[in-house]
Amino acid sequence: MSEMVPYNNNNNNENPEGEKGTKTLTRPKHKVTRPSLYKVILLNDDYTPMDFVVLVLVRFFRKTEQEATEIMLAVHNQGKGIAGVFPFEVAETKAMQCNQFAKHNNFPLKTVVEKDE
Ligand code: TYC
Repeated sequence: MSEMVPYNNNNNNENPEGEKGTKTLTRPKHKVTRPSLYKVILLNDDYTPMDFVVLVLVRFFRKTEQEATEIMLAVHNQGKGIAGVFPFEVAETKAMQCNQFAKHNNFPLKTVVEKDE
């Protein structure tokens, strides 16, 4: 919300003549908040080729080959890892695109979306 209200207490026309030399400043009535963020989590499995996981990270998460390789290896060794952090709809879209792309190529690679606390 960005309805503007006066900074001072002089908003009720107490002085319709107007006090010369005074100004009514305004500020937003509500705190401006940022959208919550969501992690796209990449899950390990035993069958998806490492190269394919790297390709997914480069294609859908705009990682460099080197970043993608590091993330892929971390997921391979630790079971899961963060592919990226986004507003809800972007996270959902990217997760869906990855899962569809993997399915289309007959690999069990899966991503899930989790709220970033
Ligand atoms: N564990 C897979 C392998 O050994 C590689 C892999 C890494 C798969 C990360 C999924 O999210 C993943 N081929």
